[in-house]
Amino acid sequence: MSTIPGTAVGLELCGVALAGPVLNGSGTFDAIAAHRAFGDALLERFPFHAFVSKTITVEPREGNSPPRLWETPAGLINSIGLPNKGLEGFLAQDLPLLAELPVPLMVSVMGFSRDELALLVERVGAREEVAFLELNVSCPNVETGLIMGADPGETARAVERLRPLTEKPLVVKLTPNAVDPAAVASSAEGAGADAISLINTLKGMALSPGTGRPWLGGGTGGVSGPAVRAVALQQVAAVASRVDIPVIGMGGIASGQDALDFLAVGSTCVAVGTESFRDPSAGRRIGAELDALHQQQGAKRAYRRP
Ligand code: RRO
Repeated sequence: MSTIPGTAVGLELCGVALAGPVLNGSGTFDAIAAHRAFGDALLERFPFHAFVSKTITVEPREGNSPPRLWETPAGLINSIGLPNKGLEGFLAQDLPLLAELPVPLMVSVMGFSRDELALLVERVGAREEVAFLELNVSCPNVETGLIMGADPGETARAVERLRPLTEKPLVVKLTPNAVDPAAVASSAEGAGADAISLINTLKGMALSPGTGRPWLGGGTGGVSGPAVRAVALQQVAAVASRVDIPVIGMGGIASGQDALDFLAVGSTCVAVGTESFRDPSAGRRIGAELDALHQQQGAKRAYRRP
C-alpha cells in the first residue's frame, strides 16, 4: 500500500491504531461500488484512514421516494431514508467486501427501538471484521420523526442498554438538531460511550420552483456541505470541551485547513462527507493538505486532544 496522506503521525482511536485522522461520514462514500469501479487501485490509494459504513437497520429498507437530493448554495439536502439490505443482508453480502478494505471498519447502525439497536450491536459487534460500532441516533429522514439522540435521557438509556452487549468501541453519532448537543454527548459518555461523532445533517427543505411544493420525496431532508461548517465547528468545540472521550468532528470539511480547524477545537479525528460526492478522492487530498499544514507549522502533532 502506498503512503496515505495524513499519515505523517499515526494515532489511536478508542484503542484502535489508525494511520491518520481522516474518516468518511457514514453514507457518503460507497466503498463497495468504488472498488467495483476502480478495482484494486482503490485499495492502494484508499482515501480514508478508517471506513464508516452506510447505516444499517434490522429489516431491509427501500428508502424514501425520489427525488432524494437537492443542491443548495454551498450544500446539499438529502432525503435518502436509510435504504439498506437489513442486518442479515449486510452480514452476508456487504461485510465480507468491506473487510477487504485496507483500514479499520466502523459499522453504523440505527434501530427504531432499543431492542432493535441491541440486536444490531450484538450481531455486528460479534464479527471480528468490525473494529468500531457507530450508533446513529441522529438520522433526520425517518418517517417516525423520532430522533433518539435529540434527548440526553433517551440517549443515555440506549447506550446503557447497549454497553454490556459488546466489547467493541461504541461511537455515538449526534444530531445538530438537539437543543444542547453537548448535554447529549455528556449523557452518552456517562452511559459508557467510547467516542462521539458529530454533526449529522441539519433539518432543511426545498420547494420545487415549478409547483411550490416540497421538492424532496420525503418532504424534508438533511443539509450538509460547506453551508453547515460554521455550525458544526461550534457544536464540535462545545462537545469536545464537555467530554473526555474522543470526538470525531465533521460538517462541510472540504480542505486540509477545514480539517485542521476541527482538530484545533478538540477533535481527535475528522470525517469528510459531502465533498466526496464532488471528488471521490477528496479524503486523500484533504489528508495530504493536512500533512502539509502540519509540516509548515513544524508541528509533530499527535492528532490527540490536549
Ligand atoms: O439515509 C439518510 O437519509 C440519512 C441518514 Br441514515 C443520516 O444519518 N443522515 C442523513 O442526512 N441522511
